[in-house]
Amino acid sequence: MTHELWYTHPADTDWTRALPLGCGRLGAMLFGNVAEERLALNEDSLWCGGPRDRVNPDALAALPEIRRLLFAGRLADAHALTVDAISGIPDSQRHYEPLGDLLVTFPAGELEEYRRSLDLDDAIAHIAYTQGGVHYTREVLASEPDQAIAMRLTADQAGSIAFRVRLQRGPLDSYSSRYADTVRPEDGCGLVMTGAAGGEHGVRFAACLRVTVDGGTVRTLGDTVIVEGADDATLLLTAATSYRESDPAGYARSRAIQAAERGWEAIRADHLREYRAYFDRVSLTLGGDPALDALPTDARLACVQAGAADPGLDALYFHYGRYLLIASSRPGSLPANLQGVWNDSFTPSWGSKYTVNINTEMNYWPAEVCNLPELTGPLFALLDGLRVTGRLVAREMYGCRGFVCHHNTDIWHDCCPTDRNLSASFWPMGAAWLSLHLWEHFAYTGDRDFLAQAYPTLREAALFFLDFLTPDPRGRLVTAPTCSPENVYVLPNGEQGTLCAGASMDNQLLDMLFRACRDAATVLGIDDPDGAAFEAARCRLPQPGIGKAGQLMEWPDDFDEVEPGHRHVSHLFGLYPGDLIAPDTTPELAQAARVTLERRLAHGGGHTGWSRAWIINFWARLRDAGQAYAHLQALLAKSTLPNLFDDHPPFQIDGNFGGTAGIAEMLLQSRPGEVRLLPTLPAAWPTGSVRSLCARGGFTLDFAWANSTLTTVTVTSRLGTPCILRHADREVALTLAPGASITLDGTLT
Ligand code: FUC
Repeated sequence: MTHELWYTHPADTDWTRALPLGCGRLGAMLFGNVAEERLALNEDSLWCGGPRDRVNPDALAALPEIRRLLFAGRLADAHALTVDAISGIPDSQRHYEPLGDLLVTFPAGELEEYRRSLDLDDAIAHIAYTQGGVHYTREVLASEPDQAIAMRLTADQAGSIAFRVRLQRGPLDSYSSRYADTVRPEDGCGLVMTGAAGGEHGVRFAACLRVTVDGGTVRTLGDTVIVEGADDATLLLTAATSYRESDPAGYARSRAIQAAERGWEAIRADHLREYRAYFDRVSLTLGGDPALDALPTDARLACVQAGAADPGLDALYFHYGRYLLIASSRPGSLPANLQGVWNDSFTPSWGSKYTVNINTEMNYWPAEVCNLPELTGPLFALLDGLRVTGRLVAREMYGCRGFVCHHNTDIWHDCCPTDRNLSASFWPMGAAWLSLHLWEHFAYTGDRDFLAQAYPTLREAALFFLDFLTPDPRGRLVTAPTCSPENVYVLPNGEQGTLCAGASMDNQLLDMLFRACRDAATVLGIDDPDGAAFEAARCRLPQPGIGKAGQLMEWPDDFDEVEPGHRHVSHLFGLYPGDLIAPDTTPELAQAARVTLERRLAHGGGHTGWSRAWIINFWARLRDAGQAYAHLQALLAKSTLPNLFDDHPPFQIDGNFGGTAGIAEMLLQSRPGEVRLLPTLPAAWPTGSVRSLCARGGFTLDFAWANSTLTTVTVTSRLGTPCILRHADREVALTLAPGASITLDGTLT
């Protein structure tokens, strides 16, 4: 079965209809326009401005006073002092920018038929149309092996290909080379565009285009490449910045020359081999309606918006999430940012940065379960960088050992508070949450060498809190100042607060982080000198509390929220992705989590794409299939753009990844020593099959179901660790040799 997004019309000027291609470092949005084709280009390290030291020198001295004010309930004073004394200087981080546009102009003419598609199995976009009796095709791909974006143009009649190409950078509706320093012709068949983004130590960049043809001619005229009378043509686009290369133009030029010498067929073949090695690992079918399967993607999305259930679209959305992760996060690239690697704005929302109070973490939720563990590499490289800069921030701003990162970072690993935003900026838990992904990676892969390398980061993230935690008036150890991202509470006297001491989410994160350190040290046989202190601190953390409405408390006291339907549901971290709350191990907390969700939703919660995606995962863990499916439907109906990108609004990629993880979580859940099949199977998916999803403990699972009942499962163990396999009310204890598999029927026998 092929997996594709397809359309009967070009995207025209609508970026939310264009189709994304990417190889981690390079990204492109293909519009598929017949006369004025546009490839909107990105390079992952083209950010505005260089590294900065934004440490606020007054933070350390102000910290005791901020804490005193918070514990005395003098919120306004604590807020005022924090904003001035703890904000980074200057107050914002660097942001991501587009590389530019490749604009290809074709002769105008009457169209007879048109089709545009993105084939997820091959990571190739196709445009096909007939004009003046000639059938034309365009194939476009982003090649990791060649580090190039390649477009192949063919026609069924010799000599029919003619076009003009330019490279531009800037808004297309005005004089648009203004953000490039130079655009120069090269060798009669290409262009080089260079420039710099953002001030004195800004990022220098270069994009290089080369055009090759069979038959016909190619020449440059000014900054335009002109092709006439060709049988076929190949456009190759390469790029680099000074973030990685001292000579970006030299690098881009040599990659383009190399790619041109190798030619389209070799580029395409190597691309398929490299890409399919990731994408082919997993398969999923969820049944479906052939009538819906036959519709163009935007039309079937419209059916879901009108209330239809479309299991085929659910499965496509899952595969698209895997595709997008492979396309935006490859070994050696930067991690997927708020827009993956696809941004068309010079002032993108939230800078298209790394927001680490939910968004960046959500981007990587599908990686392990979807059998793409290597794609976490860019995230872990980011963490390595945060460890270096975050150490300085920990020491100079808070007088603490270890490293700290607040709610946001950029490619320079900026760990200081950013944006002077009381409800978000002063949350010191970013490094803690990201570090837990190291432990998750080990939980899935059992890779001890990885854990040995990761352990120093894990413990250093925890070490910060040994020094930062402070006793509250009840003797508990709490984070302060902090917030519960990005919510606001009301005191009984009506005063509103954002900063607090010991937000529920922080306590849950720290409980997991200290346990991860303890368990990692045990696995590695390390007697950590701080191990006892980690455990002692963990025991003094506030425990989850249940409030007057039966909800899980978000703050240390049972405050009301200003916005009860707030998009963040941070205090359910322990339910998902954390492991503190589950219906079978902590039924009372699970019930409180349910009440929390119901309250949020009763007040309009889930209104952003990523919030809705998180809610799917919460319901999946609570094993409420009806709710999980209703919110998957809502994610598609209310927060998905015609190109199936997640809509915050605007486009933000986290919801795609959270939604993909949510679908996996409905089908398979695991914790060390336990794998649960079909825990949250919705009625809309009575029949289906899965190949090679992963579970904690080093298992891969192939399984199928019919009439909403498991029919067969094959468990493969990479590590030989024991596990209990559960389905419905049945369970079986398995101990397989490393590399061994067992196939069971639907009764687990
Ligand atoms: C957090 C969220 C916003 C948005 C931004 C990038 O601040 O609260 O909704 O996703 O990150």
